[in-house]
Amino acid sequence: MKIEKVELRRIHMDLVAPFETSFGVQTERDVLLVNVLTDRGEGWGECVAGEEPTYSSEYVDGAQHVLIHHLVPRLARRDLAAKDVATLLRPVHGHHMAKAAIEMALLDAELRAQGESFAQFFGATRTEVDCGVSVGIHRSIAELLATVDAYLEQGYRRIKLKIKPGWDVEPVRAVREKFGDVPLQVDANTAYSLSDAEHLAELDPFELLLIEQPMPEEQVLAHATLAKVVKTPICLDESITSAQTAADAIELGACRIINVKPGRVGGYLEARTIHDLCAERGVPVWMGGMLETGLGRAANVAMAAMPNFTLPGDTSASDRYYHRDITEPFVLRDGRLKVPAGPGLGVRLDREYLDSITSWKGEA
Ligand code: NPG
Repeated sequence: MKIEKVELRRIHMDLVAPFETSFGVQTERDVLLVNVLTDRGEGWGECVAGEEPTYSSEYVDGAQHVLIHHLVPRLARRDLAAKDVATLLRPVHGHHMAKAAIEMALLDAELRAQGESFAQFFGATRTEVDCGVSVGIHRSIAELLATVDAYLEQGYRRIKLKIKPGWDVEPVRAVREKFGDVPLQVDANTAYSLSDAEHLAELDPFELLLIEQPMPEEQVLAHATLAKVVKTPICLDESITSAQTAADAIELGACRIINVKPGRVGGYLEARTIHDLCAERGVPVWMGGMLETGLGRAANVAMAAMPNFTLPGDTSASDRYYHRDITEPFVLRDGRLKVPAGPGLGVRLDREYLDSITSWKGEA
């Protein structure tokens, strides 16, 4: 496959409701999309970098810059397959989200040309995936309970509460008291330190599925120490940046569960390797979310249908994020989303709508 042209595009999408995490409040998204034109047809990729480098060091302007100046030039005018992308881009350190976006676009082009879906390519074993929903930090417990109630009413199979110091045990207790034994987990996005171990252990009686990324990403060993104090399983997100870091974290006893985000680890192929190594070690994984549009969601849902994705993912329906998606919407039925079955991503882009929300377009 030869790349003939790479078009980048920035689109603006408002979130249906503000989303607050321990690192900030988000009300809209500025999404970078990658459209590759090859001699075998086109493909689309979505970059999950946010506007600010707060979740990780990556951010959307940086991703755009590195794609134009460092990544695409290393791929242009070569005969390549999607599986070659990571090797060709290895000389460029980091920038996983940008790398993942171009690899995703090439994988889409390749699979479309072969008439194969992402799900088939990944070896998916389900046609639908169980969905959870990530609930941001709220202004009051009463408002939080109303939000959780509405999501459970819609059928979500698992609730994830964002926590931070000052917003942890009480919201969890309130949700447990009101909604009984609903599958529940929490996500701290690195907001705690090892000195909070005893405090985090106060979450143990609530029988959570997991505590996600309590401490900063570099503190892998500290997570292993924390795991000796806290009984609730520790799950890592930000710390897991590659198959290597996943294998090491498991070996160290830093986590019993892993959140897979293809953008964070440099692409769907690396994410598949993480799935496989976790399966071999008896470590369950689940699909994370980065407020993706229908494009990224299509690929995430396909990957979440692999056998070791045994916990519900942050793969919520399109209407949890956006009033209108850029593809046909993903709709929740009985707490599940359907895995796209068509070639490549298997979703259709609404080009007219896409153009109407495009704020910038340029060639890489
Ligand atoms: O459903 O897509 C979703 C959001 C899930 O909570 C979610 N994502 O830390 O996992 C996270 C968090 C996040 C959102 C991180 C946006 C970075 C940006």
